[in-house]
Amino acid sequence: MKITSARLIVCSPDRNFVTLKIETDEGIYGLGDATLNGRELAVAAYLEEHVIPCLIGRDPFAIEDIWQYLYRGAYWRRGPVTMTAIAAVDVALWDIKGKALNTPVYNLLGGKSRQGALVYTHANGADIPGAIESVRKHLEEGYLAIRVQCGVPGVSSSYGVPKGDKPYEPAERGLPSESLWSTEKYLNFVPQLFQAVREEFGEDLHLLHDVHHRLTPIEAARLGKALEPYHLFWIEDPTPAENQEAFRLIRQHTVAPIATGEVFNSFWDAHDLIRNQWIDYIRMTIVHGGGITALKKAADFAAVYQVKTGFHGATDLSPVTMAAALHLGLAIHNFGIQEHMPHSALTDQVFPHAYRFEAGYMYPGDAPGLGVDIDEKLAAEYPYQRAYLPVARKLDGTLTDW
Ligand code: KDG
Ligand code: MG
Repeated sequence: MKITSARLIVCSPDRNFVTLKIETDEGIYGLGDATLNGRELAVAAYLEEHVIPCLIGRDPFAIEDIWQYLYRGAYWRRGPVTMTAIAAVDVALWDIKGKALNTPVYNLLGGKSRQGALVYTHANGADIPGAIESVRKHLEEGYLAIRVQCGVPGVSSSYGVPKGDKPYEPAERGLPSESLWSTEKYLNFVPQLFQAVREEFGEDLHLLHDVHHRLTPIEAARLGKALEPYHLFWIEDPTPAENQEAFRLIRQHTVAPIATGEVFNSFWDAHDLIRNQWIDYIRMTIVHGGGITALKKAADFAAVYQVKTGFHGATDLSPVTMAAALHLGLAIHNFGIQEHMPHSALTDQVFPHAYRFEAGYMYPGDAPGLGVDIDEKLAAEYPYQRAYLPVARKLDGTLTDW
């Protein structure tokens, strides 16, 4: 089998997605997600100008070799644009191999270690009663694990809180909006939020919380200690992780489980965190971390240190990435949990898929390959629109981590 063509489909059904379609001389094609929120066209250009020309004529079954060719062969390694482009190719090739061998991708990765992938979804409210109502709604939908985010009194817009009655969506069309941040108000408030949620729903529900990189290590340690009575499933991204050593300090002060890695694009971003057991869950995502090939290796390394996975699964990762995460999550032994922020109905229409949610778990389905397609005609009706993530400033105007 040979790769005969590869092309990009850039569309915006409610939000932007970049999809790579690789076609072969046997009529089988594969899909890969190449979406990098707010920097979509940089990856599209990287693929179009520098990667696609090198793919034509290659054997699509040579997944490892093609991965190494794009990684080592570029000389310039790593970085979100490069690794997203490599991931798109990698995932499309796994899709092709599964279809060619008439088997779901999880079978190519070692077969099922479990029947379904435990998922968590997002509850958010402008205030504590709103957050509690949102948790209740998701419990009624069948979720067993829920991330809770809430507006902080005195802070005009907090991470994870929707504007108006639309579901929370991180990217916004147009230029970046600015939001305000106060660490002190946040640290004083979050324990009250989780106390109220536990009082309302009891001890059994899995609760998660995303700090979104906004604290220093010692502030994160304080938060971890304050939240211990509410035994969260994890505290996510408590501090930026460029300096992996920063997590040592958090670890010294709290037994709160820690998850990080959604912005990582290389295994090396996580190497010290894992081997020192400074984290409990690695959140690298297939689309930004170099694909199934790279994430399988990262997960296997993490398994040695009893670190589990918690792959990123926000709406800016397309249904192709969700499917890939579910296939990998079903196969690896150290799967922890999968994030599930459901896509809009329109996005689901553009990307018909075999995966489904039922009673707290997601199932990738048994279609050959990844079980996701793209309706190109419908996609063409929703062209790309420039969109950005917001930026955050402290109350005195200093730019801070969003
Ligand atoms: O593109 C950025 C989003 O994916 C991110 O803000 C969502 O933090 C996030 C999460 O945990 O889903
Ligand atoms: Mg996050």
